[in-house]
Amino acid sequence: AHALGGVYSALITPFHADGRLNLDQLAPLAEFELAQGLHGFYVGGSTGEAFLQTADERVAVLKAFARAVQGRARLIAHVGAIATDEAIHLAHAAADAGYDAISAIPPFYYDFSAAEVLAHYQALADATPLPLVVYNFPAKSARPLSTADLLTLLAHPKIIGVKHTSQNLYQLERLKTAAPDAVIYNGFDEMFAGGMAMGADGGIGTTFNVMGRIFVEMYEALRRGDLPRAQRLQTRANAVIDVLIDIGVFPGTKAMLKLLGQDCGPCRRPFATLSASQMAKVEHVVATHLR
Ligand code: NAY
Repeated sequence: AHALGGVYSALITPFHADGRLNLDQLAPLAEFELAQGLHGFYVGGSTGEAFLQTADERVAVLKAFARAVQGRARLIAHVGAIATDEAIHLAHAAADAGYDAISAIPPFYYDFSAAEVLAHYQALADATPLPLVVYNFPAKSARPLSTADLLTLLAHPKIIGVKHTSQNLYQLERLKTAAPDAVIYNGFDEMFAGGMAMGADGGIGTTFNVMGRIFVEMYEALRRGDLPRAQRLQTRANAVIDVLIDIGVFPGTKAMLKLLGQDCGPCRRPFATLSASQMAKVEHVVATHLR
């Protein structure tokens, strides 16, 4: 197994009810998630509502969370931004805060050329001593990275892996086979067992904030070759994920955390707060599947 493999929670960011960062909630949240046996955390990603925060806020979250974890799990900082210089600024902060690696979405919104996207990653990889995990998320990228682009990036000595948030597990297998030393993370929790079967070294997921134990068990079952057990655990997890996808994965995950004793506030606007009927669905699935 790859040294950076395993099950990583894509950490949510706690806010106060009025939308201010709630840095004090990061320490209890770290304890709650570490107790589930997670191997690491992916801090400040999509799930962390990075694109709804200022750069200063993102740095504050990276620092406070590393302080709370104190070396007890591996830490990947998501530093992605459209502007290369902003991503580099965040990468320096991650290195100073003691992170094990950085990761970044491809620059989005504008139609950057493939050469521009590759140059962005190369500049980021060269900027700090930390290794870089490319965030492959074709559904949200102006220009999806091809398998050839990803392999070009993986040839850079500091670019060590890919977070594969794609249902294309054929591409996942091709990447792992062509770059066996790379660390490949499955990115869609609802198909974690499938991604692992096609060669992933682990996964990074939103729903691991509330289902860390289930996914760590699934990971261990797959490592021992116990596919029937992994399938049962995936089916159990997917009953919860169905509800999250229906009501909104991030607001739904925060609502579940609150019911599990971790009040991390709402998502930032324009995410909406849950309606009474959505809350009832959350309460039901938490009571039947997560307690
Ligand atoms: C991130 O940066 O936080 C992630 O991408 C984590 C992976 C999640 N993908 C997205 C797009 O948020 O966990 C998944 C996803 O929420 C889950 O599979 C439900 O679809």
